[in-house]
Amino acid sequence: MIPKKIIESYELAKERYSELGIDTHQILKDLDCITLSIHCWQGDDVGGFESPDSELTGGGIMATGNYPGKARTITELQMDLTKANSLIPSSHRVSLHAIYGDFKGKHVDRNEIKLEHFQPWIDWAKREKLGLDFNPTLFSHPKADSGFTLSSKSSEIRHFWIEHIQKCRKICAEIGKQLNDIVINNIWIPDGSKDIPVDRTGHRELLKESLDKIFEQELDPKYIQDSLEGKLFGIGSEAFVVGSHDFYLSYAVKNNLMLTLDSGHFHPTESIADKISAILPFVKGILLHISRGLRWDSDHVVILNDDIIQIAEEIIRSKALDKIFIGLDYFDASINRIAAWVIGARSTLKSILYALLQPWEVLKEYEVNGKYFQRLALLEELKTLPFGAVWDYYCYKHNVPIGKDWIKSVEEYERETLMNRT
Ligand code: RNT
Ligand code: ZN
Repeated sequence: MIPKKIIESYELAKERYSELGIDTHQILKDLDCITLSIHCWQGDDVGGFESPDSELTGGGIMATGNYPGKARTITELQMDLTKANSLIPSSHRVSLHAIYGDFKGKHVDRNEIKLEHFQPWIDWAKREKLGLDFNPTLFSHPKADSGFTLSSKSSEIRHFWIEHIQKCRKICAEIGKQLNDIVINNIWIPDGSKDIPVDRTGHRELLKESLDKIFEQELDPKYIQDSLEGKLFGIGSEAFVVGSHDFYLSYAVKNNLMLTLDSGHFHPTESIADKISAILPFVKGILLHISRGLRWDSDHVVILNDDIIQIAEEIIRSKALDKIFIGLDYFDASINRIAAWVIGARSTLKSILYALLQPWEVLKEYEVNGKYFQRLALLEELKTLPFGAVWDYYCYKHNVPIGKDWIKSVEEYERETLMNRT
C-alpha cells in the first residue's frame, strides 16, 4: 500500500478522534508500552525438542492438522519466531516451555533440566532484544500418563514433578538475572479425570501440598514471578480438574502469587473480561492467556472478536498495566504456523488499540449521571470510527507490512524455507 495514502487516512482519522478528545499520537505511544508474550509452542504443535519425534500427547490438549513446515530444531523455531516478529508491530517477548531446551540429542528427563539447556534461548533473546517467559511441562511424558502429576496419589510421581518445577523455577531466575528482567513462570498441570471421582478432596490436598513444597524455594522476585493456571475441563478430564479456577484463585490469593486466566478455559457464557477487576485487587498479578475457545477446543487462533475486545477494554481501564501480563496461548497445526502467530498477535494488538481509542472519561461521566442511552450510543458509534487507519499507520511507523501485505511475505517464506523441511 502507498504510504502517502496511509498517512492521509491517518490524518483524517486523527481529526475524527480528536473531536472526541482523543490524541491518537499519544495512544500510539501507549500502545508501544504493551508487550505480548508470544508462545513458542505454536511453532511446532507443542512438540518440543526432547527427541526428534517429540509430539504433544495427553494432557487434555490437542493440536489438529498436519500443515507442512513445522520447526524441527531450536534454530528453525527461532528463525520462524523472528519471521513472525518481523510482521508484528513493536517488540514482544517469547514464552518457552520446558520441553524446548537444547538437549543435544541426549535423553534429559524433566527432573534433570538445567540452565545450560536454555542458554541458546537466552543468547538469542539478548541478540533479538526480547524478554523471555517460561512454562514447566507436565504433559507428554510417561509420568503424566495416569492423568495426575502434582496431585498424583503416588508420592514418586508427585516428587518427580515437584523436582521438575523446582528446576524450572531456578532456570527462570537465572534467565531473569541474565536478561535483567522478570520471567513469568506459568504453572499449568493436566490433572483430572474423565469420569466422576470419589476423592476430589484427596487430590486437591495433594496438589496444595506439592505447591507448598515448590514455593518453599525462595527466589529473587526481581527475576521470577510464578503464576497458576486453572481450567474448566479438558479432553479426558471432563468430570474433574484438580487445578480448577477456584482452587488456584484461592491459592494465589493466600500465597500472594499471580493467577493465569486463559480465555479458553471457562464456560462459554462466562466473561473473562469481567474477572480482571474482580481478581486484580487480591493477587500479585494476572497473566492472560489469550486464546479462542471453539466448541470443545480452547486453543483456536485468536481473532478480533467481541471477547477479545472486552478483555482489552478491561486491561486498559484497569489502569494496572504493571500487574497485567498478556500472553498468547493457542496452537493450530492446520494452517501455516507463522501466519497463526501473526494473525493472533496482530488481532490482540488491534483489540488493545481499539480499547485505547475510546473517550473513557466521557463514557464514565455518562454512566455516573445515569445517561445510559448516551453511553450505549457512543459505544456503538465508536465501532465505525476509522480505527483501521490508525492501525495501518502504527504498522507503517513500525516498518511492518500494512494490511494484508504480510500475507505475501508469509507465502514467500513458506515457499522458500518451510517447504524445504521434509
Ligand atoms: C492448557 C493450558 C496451557 C497450555 C500450554 C501449552 O489448557 O492452556 O497453558 O496451552 O501450556
Ligand atoms: Zn493456557
